[in-house]
Amino acid sequence: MSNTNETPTRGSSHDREIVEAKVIVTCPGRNFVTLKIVTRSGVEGLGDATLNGRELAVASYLQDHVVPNLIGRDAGQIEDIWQFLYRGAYWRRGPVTMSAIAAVDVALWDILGKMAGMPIYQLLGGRSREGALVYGHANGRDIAEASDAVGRFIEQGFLAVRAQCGVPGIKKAYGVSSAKGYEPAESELPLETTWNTPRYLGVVPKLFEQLRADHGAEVELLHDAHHRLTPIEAARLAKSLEPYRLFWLEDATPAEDQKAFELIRQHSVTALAVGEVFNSIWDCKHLIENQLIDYIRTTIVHGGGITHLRRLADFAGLHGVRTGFHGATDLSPVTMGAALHFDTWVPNFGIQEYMFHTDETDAVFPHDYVLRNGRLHVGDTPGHGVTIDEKLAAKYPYQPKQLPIARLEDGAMWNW
Ligand code: CS2
Ligand code: MG
Repeated sequence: MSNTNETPTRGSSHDREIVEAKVIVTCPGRNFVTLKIVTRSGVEGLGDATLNGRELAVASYLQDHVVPNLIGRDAGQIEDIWQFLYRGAYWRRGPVTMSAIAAVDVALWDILGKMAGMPIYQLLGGRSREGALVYGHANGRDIAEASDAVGRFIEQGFLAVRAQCGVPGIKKAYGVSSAKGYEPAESELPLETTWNTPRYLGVVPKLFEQLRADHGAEVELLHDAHHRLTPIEAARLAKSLEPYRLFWLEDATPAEDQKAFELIRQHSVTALAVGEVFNSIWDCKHLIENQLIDYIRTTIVHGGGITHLRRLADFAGLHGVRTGFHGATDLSPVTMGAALHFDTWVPNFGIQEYMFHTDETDAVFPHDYVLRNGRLHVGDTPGHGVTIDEKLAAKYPYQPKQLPIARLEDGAMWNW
């Protein structure tokens, strides 16, 4: 194909040839893994490859098994590279593989946007909304403290707030911040926490009864059970929360067993969200096609990138399921930027999780998205609008950290 009539910005396949792919591991307050891909014409794209507590596994997968396969390829062949990395791995799926594929995919979409001179939401099909509704994380050691925290988010203009509170007798209940904010991977080896479901099931309905009494019926309230319940316990909690109209109850029960959600659905109309630990459409196919959930949380960094999430979101849309991307601090601003472009386009958008990154993290990853009136707005910078200050990133060496574990009070391993 003659490339004389191609516009200079798109370049020729020669210009689009991948000449460098660099894995950057940095720890500005917490660990992040970033992939930078560079074309012959000098266009750079960034992808996030952060998998909390397993960062180096993905860094090695990229460095040792993916990067050698990228050099010399055409950065414009996003789909073919995705198919090569997925089918060509033989050992398909899994969080490490799909996070590595996601990093390549997002970096290539970033490059495509820069070559086309367009923000990624425009490449996907343009704006479906002005801004992405977000929810913040409020928590407290007890119900009163949690309600005060919800009030502070409402004062900041949040229209939706996730609420978690302490459980009587449990030292480190899930989702309750320490003084320096919520960062679960806080120790080199897993911190051991204890869990007690009956006491948890006793306090959560009281929390939301108080929140509705304190803050009214309008604010959207969410809660994360974080995989702790058996299916019938999840059904009981969902039913007990119906009077308080939650926007969603998240990870009510471990979702390897997708059929377990049929039992929850039999007992309650509380909306259900699941999927932050999923990494492909196959993890949620039964849940979506049987409408066992209302929101799918699988996000771009752990779900194979924009290319795969586009398929997943379209499949979910066929069955009335909306997106609710995971957006915790252990997903880098690169993922937040890419996710917001996706959120701005996707017709069946639900909500976007938004936990504030630290100032150190924001300094390493300058970005153009802004929070306004409870919604995050992407900019019109070509690509996803997030860059990396590599010199600054180099000042924050990797720190070995792992996520906590949970045991029941009799010592048996449980789900954290
Ligand atoms: C949580 C996450 O944000 C959420 O919904 O489930 O914070 C989760 O605990 C972390 O991402 C684990 O790294
Ligand atoms: Mg969660």
